[in-house]
Amino acid sequence: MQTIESDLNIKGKKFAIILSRFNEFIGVQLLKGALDCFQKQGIHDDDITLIKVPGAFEIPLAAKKLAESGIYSAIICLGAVIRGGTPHFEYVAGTATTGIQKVSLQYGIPVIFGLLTTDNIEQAIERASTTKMNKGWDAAMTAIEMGNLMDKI
Ligand code: INI
Repeated sequence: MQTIESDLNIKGKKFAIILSRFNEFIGVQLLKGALDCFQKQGIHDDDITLIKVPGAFEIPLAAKKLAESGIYSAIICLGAVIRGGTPHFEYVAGTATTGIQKVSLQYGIPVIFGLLTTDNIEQAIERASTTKMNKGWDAAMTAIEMGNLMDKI
């Protein structure tokens, strides 16, 4: 049996981060987590491109353009979709999720789902902590691992 596993080698790798400005107070915390992870793993600032979009709905299109460029080993999508009193949440969260996955499969590169989809602000805050759980940090780690794994398979 042959087992293929990723390691955390980041040599020659470039990463893009797409950040939704909607619910920005959460988004910036996720971004902090992602950048903190990248820094700890030795990724240089010059190898990171940050793209800001108005909302989660716009993330897949930005991801598509970035994927087309062929520059990046992985693309990280960050933002927060928080449930309100209308069905709007389902459309934005559902469309963004499907779009992100589509880009990943279409271009064969990891497009990492670092989008919070929560019932309320409290749940979002809990998942974007700079001291405890931070889904931006998790997304950055997944980007490194998957970027690496794609070279090995
Ligand atoms: N965008 C988000 O990123 N999060 C949300 O919670 C959200 N809500 O709830 O409306 C949201 N809406 C904006 C949407 O992503 C688009 O930017 C907008 O519809 C313009 O296309």
